[in-house]
Amino acid sequence: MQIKVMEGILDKNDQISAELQERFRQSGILILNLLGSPGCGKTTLLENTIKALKSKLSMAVIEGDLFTAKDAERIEQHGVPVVQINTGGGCHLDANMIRSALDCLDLTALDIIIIENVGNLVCPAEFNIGEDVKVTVLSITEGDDKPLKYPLIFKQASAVLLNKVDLLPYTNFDMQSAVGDITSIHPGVTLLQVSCQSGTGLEDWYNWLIEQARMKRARRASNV
Ligand SMILES: Nc1nc2c(ncn2[C@@H]2O[C@H](COP(=O)(O)OP(=O)(O)OP(=O)(O)O)[C@@H](O)[C@H]2O)c(=O)[nH]1
Ligand SMILES: [Mg+2]
Repeated sequence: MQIKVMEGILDKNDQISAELQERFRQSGILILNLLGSPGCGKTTLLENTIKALKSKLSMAVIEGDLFTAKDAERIEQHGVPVVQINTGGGCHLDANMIRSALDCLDLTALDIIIIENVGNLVCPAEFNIGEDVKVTVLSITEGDDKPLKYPLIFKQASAVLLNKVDLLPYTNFDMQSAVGDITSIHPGVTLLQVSCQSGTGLEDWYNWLIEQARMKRARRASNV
């Protein structure tokens, strides 16, 4: 019985997600769902990305958090439009929340909307929110065993960022083992080793993002 209820919720969510995808297919705006544990560095990555790319791409951010507007306040300081969604304790965003948040954004002339999901390696992976791509951030301080323990979020990601590599000398994180596990879960995934503190690897991330936005615009132009 419980399983049926869960299936019903996911079906309804997928319907709204597909509706959003159709809307964004027509607009050519790239929608990115940013996932990862609390503290893995999602907002820090966003701050770096905005600073590096806001002169090249027109960006907006939707911030998902349980209660506060702390992340939205950080993003606001960088001068891009941001909408905060508070889930009131809920552990993930859903498509209906995104549909409501869109009413607060001017969608004309945007290239990318980045949605920072609630910090969690489990539930956000199960709820599509109209995105083109999911990107998963794993901080190396979380441990190299996490990909095999939480495989869905790595399987669904178009790109995985292994963040905080500046801390590698101070941890026992086995990079070779983590990379092997992620690529076994998701062969061919884009895998980047980055530090949002030192800037290592971020140029590759920016180039990947620019290319995703270009491909989305191209798909709209060719109407596929
Ligand atoms: N050393 C180091 N610290 C980092 C790096 N990236 C982020 N941090 C720090 O990690 C902490 C958490 O970063 P956030 O960006 O707030 O993490 P988050 O994933 O947005 O966290 P939630 O929104 O709570 O899920 C902050 O103190 C950052 O300064 C990094 O590459 N290296
Ligand atoms: Mg954050």
